[in-house]
Amino acid sequence: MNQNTTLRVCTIALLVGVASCLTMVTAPADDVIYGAVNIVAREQGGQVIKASSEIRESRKGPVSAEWRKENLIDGKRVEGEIVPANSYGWATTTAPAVREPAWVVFGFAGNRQRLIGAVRIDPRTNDPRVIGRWVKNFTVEVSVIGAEGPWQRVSNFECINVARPQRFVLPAPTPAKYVRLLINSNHGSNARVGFGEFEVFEALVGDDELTKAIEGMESELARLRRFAAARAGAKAGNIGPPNIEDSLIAAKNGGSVIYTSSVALDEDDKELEQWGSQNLIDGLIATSADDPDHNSLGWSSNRKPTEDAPEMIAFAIPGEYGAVIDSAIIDTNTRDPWGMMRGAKHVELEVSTSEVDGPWTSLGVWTLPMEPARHWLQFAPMEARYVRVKVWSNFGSDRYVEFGEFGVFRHSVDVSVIGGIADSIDRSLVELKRYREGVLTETGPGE
Ligand SMILES: [Ca+2]
Ligand SMILES: [Ca+2]
Repeated sequence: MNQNTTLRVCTIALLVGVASCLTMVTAPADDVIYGAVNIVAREQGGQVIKASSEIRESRKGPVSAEWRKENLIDGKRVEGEIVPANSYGWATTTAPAVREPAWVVFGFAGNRQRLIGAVRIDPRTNDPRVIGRWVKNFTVEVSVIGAEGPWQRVSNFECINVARPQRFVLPAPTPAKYVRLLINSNHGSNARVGFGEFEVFEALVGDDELTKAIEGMESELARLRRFAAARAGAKAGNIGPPNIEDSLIAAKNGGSVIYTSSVALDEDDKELEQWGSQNLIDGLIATSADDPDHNSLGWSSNRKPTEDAPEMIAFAIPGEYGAVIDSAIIDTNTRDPWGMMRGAKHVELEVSTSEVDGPWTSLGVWTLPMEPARHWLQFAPMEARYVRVKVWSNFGSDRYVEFGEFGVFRHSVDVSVIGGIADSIDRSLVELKRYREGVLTETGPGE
């Protein structure tokens, strides 16, 4: 395979993965909750768009009000002796046959698309049950295009000849703008077919399903990003480390420190401000103590980090949804005259996409050399709102751990087609999360 073919095959494989996650939104019926509201009801804005036939007052006369198709969604029912005036149900002029089924087309308020999960038929009309005119076998079809179709068959059902509403669950939540019922048979009459009321209920896929779908998409997206990054890296050759001024959490870029486990204390047990963690994002690199122009000192803990109690500093990336990051810089230069025993040795980076206090996802653990230097840490692109540095150990001091500057970056720009696709999936993911959090609602502006 040449490189292009390889790329195409990989792209298809990855997109199939993403697509399979997207279809997870269509959950198995067990995980679906059905809406309580009949969304095709006239009082909900539902419509009966057309029907194969309706009984007329005379052969060429007007449609009989008692049997018009609109009666199917008027909420009126024949119940025993109670027969609503002018609303007996809907009935056709001939008996249905498989080759020539009777049919009715329904639409929702504003001709909007809905995700439907179940329908209910009340067979009762002013015709008595025993004469066999009530609906028996029928097919549910949907169209997401128009009231003329094209129609997609959903399932066949059978309505039994008893005087009560009967519910039919669709095999899977189904998007529909229009619903067509094809009625293939009644219970024996050769005169007509009819029924009293038709209802449609939304499929409300549980939040858990949405969360599962989002998580699935996130892991597929991470795969896609790694692939894109590898490609971009191969293309650009060895690209150098980012500039500390471009750090997304630099104070001058809107970043901030939100948590620090400890700061070195003076004799009066007061925190030494000059060793505070804000020094980690001030853009200044510490120089040695005897440098007359020395500036920012760096951060120093007040404890030796241990495996049971690592030292930690957490940072916030500006913006409501954070950013995608793929590398970090940790500069271990500080202005500590006591030397390198206090330097950070094992550091772990973590990100949180949701809250200030996690949950945290680890990006990896790095072992830094003793000699103070700038270190470029690279990892697979990750979405992050908060970044946490955990320092697990130093080089021997039993009092402090220190480093001087920290930054995170989106460094490898995805110029490839695949990178662009990943970005658009990323945007969709953000929309999905906003939907889950209730920021996006079903009704758009102006409706
Ligand atoms: Ca009715
Ligand atoms: Ca600094």
